[in-house]
Amino acid sequence: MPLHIIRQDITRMETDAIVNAANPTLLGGGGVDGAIHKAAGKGLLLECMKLGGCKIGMAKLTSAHKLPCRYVIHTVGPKWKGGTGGEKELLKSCYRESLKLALEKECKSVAFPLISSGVYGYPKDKALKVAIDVIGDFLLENEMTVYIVIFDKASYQISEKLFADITEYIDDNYAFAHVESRLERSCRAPKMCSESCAAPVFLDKCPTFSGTLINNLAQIDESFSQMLLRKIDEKGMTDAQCYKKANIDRKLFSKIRSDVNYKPSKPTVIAFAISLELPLDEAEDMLKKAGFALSHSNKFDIIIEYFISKGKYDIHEINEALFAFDQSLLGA
Ligand code: AR6
Repeated sequence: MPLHIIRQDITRMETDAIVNAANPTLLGGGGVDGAIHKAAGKGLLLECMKLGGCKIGMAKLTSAHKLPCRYVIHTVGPKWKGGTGGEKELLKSCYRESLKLALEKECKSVAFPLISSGVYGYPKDKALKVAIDVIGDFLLENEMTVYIVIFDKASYQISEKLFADITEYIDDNYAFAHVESRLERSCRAPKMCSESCAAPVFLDKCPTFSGTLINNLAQIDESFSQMLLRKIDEKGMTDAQCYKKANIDRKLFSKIRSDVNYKPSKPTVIAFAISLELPLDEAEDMLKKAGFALSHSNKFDIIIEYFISKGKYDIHEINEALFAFDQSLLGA
């Protein structure tokens, strides 16, 4: 999956590069900066001393010394001053400049801490949003695996309103006895043509219905892979637009495309349904194709249902929420 949010100590990341939330001297400090210098050893400080510092919003690169990655990208985040001092633009610039350096060094993977969200006081939910927005945009144009590394759960927050909304939705829906399925609903529906015919007619005499029936029968035999490719065409998307928006790796998409009987995981199917912005009933159809369903006895499913039913199709926002509720993330 191109963008991962994980809980980890960044000094243990074996990515091509890790990013350090440094200060303008680049000579070490507390927080993640202190941890990186400690794990990298004296050699890092000696190399940093030759860099001549770094401006806020900019980034510089060193080797990794004793760290398990290849490079350390040092960036200097803004101090939070209430949001009126251009902090957001500067923080965005930290991510952009760091990613630019990673590209120049042909890094395939990079790990970021939540820059500015510690000693520099940037509110964590806002800092996370900036990180996800900039990295998400970058990944639409570039192939790279990017990790946002959250050190401890306490330092991870989504907006209070979203958290409260989802909690309420879970409370309202969680494992409530019997949820009527679409199949049950449709069984009770009057047996009339549901297409454009205005008046009730015998279904077998209705030309619109017959056409629909032939289409429907053709789709019964359709595999998940075929259904996905058809939906991409129907939405007028390119393959790349679809898999990138789904936070799905290009290689995995190629596998699905070339194997008509590919069996995807449930999060992968949901990621595509989100990318295609399918309404709930169509998302359920796509899941069914792959042998899955959304259930109300499962928090993950209810959170997915919450976002789809509200028409919110930003995969990264959904992943933020899933992470906050300790659920596995979407994409592959
Ligand atoms: N791995 C991943 N994340 C970490 C780690 C770790 N080992 N340690 C802390 N964090 P901060 P800033 C998280 O304060 O706000 C330094 O003194 C932490 O929970 O390290 O940009 C510099 O020299 C927080 O969410 O960086 C500067 O003077 C995030 O990393 C100043 O702090 C960033 O917190 C920079 O402040």
